[in-house]
Amino acid sequence: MASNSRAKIIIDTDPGVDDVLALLLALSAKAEEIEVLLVSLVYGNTNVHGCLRNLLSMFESIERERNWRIEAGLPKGFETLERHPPVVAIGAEKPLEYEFVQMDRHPNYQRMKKSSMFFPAMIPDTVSIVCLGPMTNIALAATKEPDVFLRAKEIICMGGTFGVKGKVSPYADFNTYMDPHATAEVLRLTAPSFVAALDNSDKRTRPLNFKLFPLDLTIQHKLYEDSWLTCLESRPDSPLARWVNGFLTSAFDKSAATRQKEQGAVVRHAGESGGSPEKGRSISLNDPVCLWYFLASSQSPQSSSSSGSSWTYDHLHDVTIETDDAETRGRWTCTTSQTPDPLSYSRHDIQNVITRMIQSPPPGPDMFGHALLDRIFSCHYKF
Ligand SMILES: [Ca+2]
Repeated sequence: MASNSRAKIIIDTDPGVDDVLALLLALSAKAEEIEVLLVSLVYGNTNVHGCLRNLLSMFESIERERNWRIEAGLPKGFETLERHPPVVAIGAEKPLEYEFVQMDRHPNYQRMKKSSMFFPAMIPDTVSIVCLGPMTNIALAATKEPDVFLRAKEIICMGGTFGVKGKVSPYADFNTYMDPHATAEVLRLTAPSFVAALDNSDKRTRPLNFKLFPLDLTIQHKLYEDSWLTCLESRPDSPLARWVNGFLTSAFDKSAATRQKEQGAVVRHAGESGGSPEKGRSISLNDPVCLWYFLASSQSPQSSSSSGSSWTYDHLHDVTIETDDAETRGRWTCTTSQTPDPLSYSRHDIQNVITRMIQSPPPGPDMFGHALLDRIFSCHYKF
């Protein structure tokens, strides 16, 4: 890929464990592959200030890692971070329903200005926005200037669940549950009738290209503890590996405890395995899957198809988000699901259309953890 055509991305995130792994996956790319324009923070896994602490800690660890690699005679890695350091923006602290109340009381609330961070001279169809947390920041930007926001090439969203129970609700994934109003706002921009009614002079404006990576898909992509320990043992002096180990150890413990609880078992012994008996303890790589898609599609634009050895997907029509009912808050429903229909974006008899990713290509869910570690820690792996 030529340097002037590197893929550009905005990452909206609430850095907890798999957000950090997703960020490391993106920032370890070659300088000519991608450019991370902006990392915007949103409450979610923790409050937004905790998210900032985690992000700064990650940047410090990468810096120590690069110095260590230089001394060890290894490739420095993280080229895109060095060549194109991203802007970091602190975003929403609360869900949209509360944000709107605050803005009504304080018309000059700073948060609105910060939403303009999403429009850095956005040339149409050149910037992808990856959303790895509650969609509050995205909704604020999308509702402020929808015609400008629609210049985004695509939204890549980690959210939704259709057949898998979420962490905080049987009906919804964590991100949507936290701010269903925000997700509903963004989905309005996928409606042909809404976009057609926008008062703007750009007649080429088309509905938002919304790609959903639901829990059903992402939860299958695992990082096994054995894989991690092998990686760690191969580079015991790596500052980044030590830092990652600090939070991965507790993540494996927590994931195992959750599985034990789900299975109705009592954890009687410290260290008792909570993963699949054959494969050991693991965590799901929900957020990194979205970055993997972005990296793969930026290198091979034709990597999506409805079948074959690439990403598989279908289209959902008339998608709505439950915002009112307390029990089913954040549930995604759709009246139609079908295989890809190239004409669906121009049909006016449907409310909206999104793309739902169903299956990832090789190396596949079981090997994705290996591929992720290889890319972050040795920089030799090619998707
Ligand atoms: Ca996240």
